[in-house]
Amino acid sequence: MTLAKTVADWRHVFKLDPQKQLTDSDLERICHSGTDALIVGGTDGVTFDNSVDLLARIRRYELPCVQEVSSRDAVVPGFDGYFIPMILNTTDVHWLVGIQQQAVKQFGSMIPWTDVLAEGYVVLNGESKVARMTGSRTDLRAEDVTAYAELAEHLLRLPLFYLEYSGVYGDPEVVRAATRGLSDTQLIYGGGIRTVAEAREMAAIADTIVVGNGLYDNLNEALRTVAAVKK
Ligand code: 1GP
Repeated sequence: MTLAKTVADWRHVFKLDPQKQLTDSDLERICHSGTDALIVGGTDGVTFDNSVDLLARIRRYELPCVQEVSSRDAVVPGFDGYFIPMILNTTDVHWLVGIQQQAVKQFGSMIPWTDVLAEGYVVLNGESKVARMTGSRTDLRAEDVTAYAELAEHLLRLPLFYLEYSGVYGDPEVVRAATRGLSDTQLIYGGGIRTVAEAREMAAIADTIVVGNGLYDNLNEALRTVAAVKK
């Protein structure tokens, strides 16, 4: 099965930040939670060492695990796949195709392209690290988001469209606006999901929801979000 087909079935994903601490028993609970997969990645402080350490610990479990690459120095062989963010609403081309071009130049023929999927990112929380770092224009209206989604699917033909509210719970109307631009491209929503009700609300709109920070702030509540999207 191709990576895209595997990912298409994911409804709920936890995103683990290699820079943050999790005990073995926390990790065990996360991996046995019933979530569909893990994404390993973060905005800053992600290194080869902390990523390889986390991957080794995750590999005790059977859960699929992809690396979301934010720094070419931190790419670790051995993940089930690699997600490559392309920030669509950045004001700096570096974050759209610049760092990616540098990575291709560095790794060239070693890149297992069949294990790589591009994510068209639209960053919407202007206060987030990712928005500041990438100079993203976050003052978008719903119709702007629809247009980015259409562009991702039809012009760039990206397999994944990621609405990133990182750190805050987003506006369901904006997430709905993204769905209006998409038919085949998979819509991933991430940002501020902490409760079952929030997970349920966003999962009713997006194809896939991602829970990140909540794991580190209130693990029990975060684990319950899995049940919100599973029958
Ligand atoms: C971050 O979209 C993910 O990249 C999840 O966001 O950390 O706010 O859950 P939170």
